[in-house]
Amino acid sequence: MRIAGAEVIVTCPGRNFVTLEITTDDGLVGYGDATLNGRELAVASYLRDHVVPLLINRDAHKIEDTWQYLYRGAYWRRGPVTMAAIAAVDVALWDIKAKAAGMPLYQLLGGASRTGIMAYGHASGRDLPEVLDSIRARREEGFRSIRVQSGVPGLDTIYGIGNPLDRTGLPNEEVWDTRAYLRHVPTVFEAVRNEFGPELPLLHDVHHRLTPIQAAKLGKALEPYDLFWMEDCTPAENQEGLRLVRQHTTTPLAIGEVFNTAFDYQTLIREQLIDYVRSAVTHTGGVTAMRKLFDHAALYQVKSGIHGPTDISPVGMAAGLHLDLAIHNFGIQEFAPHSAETYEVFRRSYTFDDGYLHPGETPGIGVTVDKDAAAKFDYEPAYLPVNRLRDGTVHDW
Ligand code: GCO
Ligand code: MG
Repeated sequence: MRIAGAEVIVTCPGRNFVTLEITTDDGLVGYGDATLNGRELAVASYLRDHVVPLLINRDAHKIEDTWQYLYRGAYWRRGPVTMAAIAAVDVALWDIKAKAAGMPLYQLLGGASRTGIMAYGHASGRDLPEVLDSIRARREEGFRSIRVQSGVPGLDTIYGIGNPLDRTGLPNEEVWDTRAYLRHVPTVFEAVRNEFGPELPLLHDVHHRLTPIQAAKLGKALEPYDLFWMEDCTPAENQEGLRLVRQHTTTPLAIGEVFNTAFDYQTLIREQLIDYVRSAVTHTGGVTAMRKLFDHAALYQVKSGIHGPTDISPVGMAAGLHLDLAIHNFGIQEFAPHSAETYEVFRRSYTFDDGYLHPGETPGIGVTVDKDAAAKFDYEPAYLPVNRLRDGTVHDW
C-alpha cells in the first residue's frame, strides 16, 4: 500500500486547525492533526513544502520507518513545528493502518485496558460565585473531575478566565501579580472544598508562572484541599527545578503540554519528579512517540494526563483517546468540547457519557474531515496573549 497523495487542510471553524490528509493507492484516507495554536501556518508550510514531497510513493504501512526518516532525516531535531508535522504524518498513517486492519486504533495498540476514559472539564470564573456556578454546570454536564481556575482580585484578565485569543492583529497583553495570585488561590480551593465536599477530584493549572520555590509554597498551601494535580507549576525547561518543588510538597504534579519529545522528560521521569505526563499527541510526534513516552513513564509509576484543550482538533483528540484506552498507566484525560462549527468540519465517533470518554468502534481513529465544510471557514490570524508584571517585565503566560 503506497501513499498516493497528501494534502494540508487549513480551516477556522471557530478557531484555526491544520490537518494533514493522506490517501493511499488503494483508496484509504487517514487524518493527522498539525495544529500549533498561534503559529499554525509554520506547520502548514513545513508539511507542504518539506514533508509532502517525501511522502509520495512511500509504503504507508512503514510507520516507524517514516517517523525516523522525518525525525533523523531533517538533521534539525525536535521543536514544536517539526514535531507537530511529524505527529500529523504519524497519526494519519496509524489511521490508515487501523482502517486497513478493519479495527479501531486502540486494538492495534494492545486492546482496551479499561471500559471508559475519565475526563476532566474546565470550570472558571472571575470571582468565587462564578467559579462555584461553573463547577455546578460542569457537574450537570456529567464531569466527575474538574479543573478550577479563578480570577484574582486586582487583576483584570488572567489565564483560564475568558477567551484568550485575539484577532485584532496583535497579542492581548495581560498584567500579572504573583503575590496576589499566591494569596488568593488557596482561599478559592478552601471554598470549593467546603461547597462540594472531599470526594470531587479537583485540578489547577498554574500555567508556568512560578519559580520553583513559589511553586513549592503553593503546592504546600493547597495540600489541605487534596488536589488531583497542580499543572505546569514552573517552566520545566529547568527540569532540575522540580526537585525543589518535590522536596516541599505532596501535591501531585503534572507537566509537559509545551514539551515535544520524550527527551524533555528525562530527568522528570527518571527522578520521579512528576506524577502525570501532559503531552498532546499533536505536539509530541504522534502515537508512535507518545506510546514510547508512556511506556517509559510506566516504569516509574508516572501516569498519563493527555493535553486536550480546544486548540487540539478532534483528530488529535481522538488519537489521544485510543492511547488512553490502551495503555496501562492511564491517569486522566482533559476534555474541552469543541464548538458546533468545529464538529461540522470534523465528524467524530468518540463519545462523552457520564464523565467518561470513549473513542468508538469505527475502524481507524474515528474522525473524518468534511472538506466542503472546512472550505467555508477561512484562516484567521490569532495570537495567544503576552503576560507582563506590573512594572512591564514580560512574564510567562
Ligand atoms: C491546558 C492548557 C491550554 C493552553 C493552550 C495554549 O491545560 O489546557 O494550558 O489551555 O493554554 O493549549 O494554546
Ligand atoms: Mg495547561
